[in-house]
Amino acid sequence: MGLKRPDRRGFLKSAAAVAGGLTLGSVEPALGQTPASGTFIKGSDELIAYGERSRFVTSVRIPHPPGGRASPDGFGLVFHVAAPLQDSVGMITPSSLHFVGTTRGSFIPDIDPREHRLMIHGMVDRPLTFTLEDLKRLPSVTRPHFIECAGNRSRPQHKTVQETHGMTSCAEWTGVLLSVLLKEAGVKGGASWIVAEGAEEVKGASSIPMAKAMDDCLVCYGMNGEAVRPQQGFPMRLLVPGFEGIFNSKYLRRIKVVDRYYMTYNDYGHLTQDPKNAALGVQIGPKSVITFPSGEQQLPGRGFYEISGLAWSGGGAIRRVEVSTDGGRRWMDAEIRGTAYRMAHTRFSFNWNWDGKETELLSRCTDELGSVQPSRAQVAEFFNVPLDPSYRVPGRDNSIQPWRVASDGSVHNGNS
Ligand SMILES: Nc1nc2c(c(=O)[nH]1)N[C@H]1C(S)=C(S)[C@@H](COP(=O)(O)O)O[C@H]1N2
Ligand SMILES: [Mo]
Repeated sequence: MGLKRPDRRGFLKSAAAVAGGLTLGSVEPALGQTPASGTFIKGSDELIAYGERSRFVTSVRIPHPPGGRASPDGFGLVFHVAAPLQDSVGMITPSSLHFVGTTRGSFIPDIDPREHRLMIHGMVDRPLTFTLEDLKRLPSVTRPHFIECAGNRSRPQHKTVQETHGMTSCAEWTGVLLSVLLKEAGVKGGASWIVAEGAEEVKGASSIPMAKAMDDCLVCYGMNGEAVRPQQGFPMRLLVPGFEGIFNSKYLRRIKVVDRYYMTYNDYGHLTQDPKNAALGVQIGPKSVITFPSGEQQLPGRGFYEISGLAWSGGGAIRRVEVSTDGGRRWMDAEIRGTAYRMAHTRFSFNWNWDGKETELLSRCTDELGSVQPSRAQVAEFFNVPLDPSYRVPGRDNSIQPWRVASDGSVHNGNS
């Protein structure tokens, strides 16, 4: 077992951990770790130029929904791609494993950054166009932010956390505040919305309120220390922190400043006539999920486990995460690991000593506004719909995710 952190020792020596069957004696001594000759990875120009992970690490993304589905307008391509949250550590998703949300299948424009322009026009004093080089000359900011697709929902047929929650990821984004660009262009009085548009023919366009545009939106060219990847919107994308994923226009080429909400392709399937649903707005969360132990994982036996998970909210920073290890009867504070950034995934953990009996693990979070993540029963009550296993949460699904641990250590979706 790889239990290396010294702060564990106290806990592992405690009576509870020993009673659970795990003692320090079961941890292998650090001998024989120098590889014998012939077991080194062969160097190559490619490996020197751009690194690769170990061949023993096999975690990958999957088409979403499970089994794959073409985009709704029949373009015939994989609709969305889900991130393997079950293997995640920390709060950053590596760019190669970041989920991909597409409004028209996984159709990725191959854009030459030298040809690409971002235009800001409409109700402005000075219409402007920016090249990538222009953007990079302006003052930049770097911030961790999550993106979550509005379609990220836990269904009874979903088995793993990748299937129930894999349509969210968190990256460190670098770019220019949209407010800097809008001020440069000079927003005219009466302008109350912007329409942001991507470069594909589907246009990936969304109407965004001016207050949000002037607050914390970013035009990003950097992601996790390198250029934004093509699947994430190379050469530049909009980041609208905390709003539904669809607002984060990739391949950003045009921002029109306007005085009303413009209907766009993105409104298809997203606008709702349910007043309660509409009143919830476009802000994500608060939401959390335990990533270990989670669906289809296997606990080798009773004893000590660090329960680990992610929490996030469109309402700001995560203030509190609670965990229940007995199906929701008692709730205990989890530890927040590292810094809880605004509109970013936040890693939490909870030390658990499993007694080997069947149980259910749950997590719920509270954000800086004081909003608390609801249970499925509470969501059902709010929307006045019956709570049954096939129940599909209306609107976005930020309900508490139960993981059922069977006495043989197998873990299953508690919503099934
Ligand atoms: N230009 C463009 N922007 C887009 C989309 C798109 O298809 N085209 N998909 C949207 C959707 S539905 C989501 S959930 C997010 C996903 O961002 P990601 O693919 O970087 O995870 O991008 C949004 N921005
Ligand atoms: Mo999405």
